[in-house]
Amino acid sequence: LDPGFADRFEKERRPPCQLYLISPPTIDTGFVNTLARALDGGPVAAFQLRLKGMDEDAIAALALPLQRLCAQREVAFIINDSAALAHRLGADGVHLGQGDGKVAEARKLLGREAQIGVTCHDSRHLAMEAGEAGADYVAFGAFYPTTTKETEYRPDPSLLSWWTTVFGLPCVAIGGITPDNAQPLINAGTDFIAVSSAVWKYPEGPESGVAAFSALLGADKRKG
Ligand code: TZP
Ligand code: MG
Repeated sequence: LDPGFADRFEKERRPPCQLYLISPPTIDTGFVNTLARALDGGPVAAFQLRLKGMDEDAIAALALPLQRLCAQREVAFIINDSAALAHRLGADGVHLGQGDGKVAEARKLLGREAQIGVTCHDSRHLAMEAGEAGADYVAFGAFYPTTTKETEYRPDPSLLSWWTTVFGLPCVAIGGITPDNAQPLINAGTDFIAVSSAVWKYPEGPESGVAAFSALLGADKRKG
């Protein structure tokens, strides 16, 4: 047996699951302080600005201080829905729903370094298609009931174990995730858990919310 094998195998294992924060559906200019508190709670890999039904100029105005904060804290700043807005802001990436345009178009606009994610609901087919098209991650959900988004899709956590066994492309689990119900998704091997309401509505505040998730993720020894 090649003596380097165990080492390489170790390196090829996926890193532990990380937290991907999603903004509340509506925010005001004071939200930058709330985000700062949340980021004080523990490591956050990415923050997605997801503001539905607002025009792009209004989103851009709210985005700038949040983007600056994310840059300071080394948190990837991702814009939801619009590759054009992500480009205009110089965001780190864009998250595309199935109706938000093609990955290839977003890639052309944003370049090689941009993080492009795609909503794939409960579908292996959509995820493989997104992977083929050059997405940087695929998102599955909603794993649990949520009031943040109207969705009829309810994948089983086994979708995450299948995906992570078969593909190296990172996956994100989303939908109604709380510190109390995240463990089966982490056990199934998800690379990220994406969370909105559980952090912003955490009774002791967003800092404690992020800390509660961090405690779970810190215990994730990942995949022997
Ligand atoms: N996509 C599927 S469920 C969902 C999105 C954007 C909402 C996630 O928010 P929450 O509050 O963590 O359920
Ligand atoms: Mg969308």
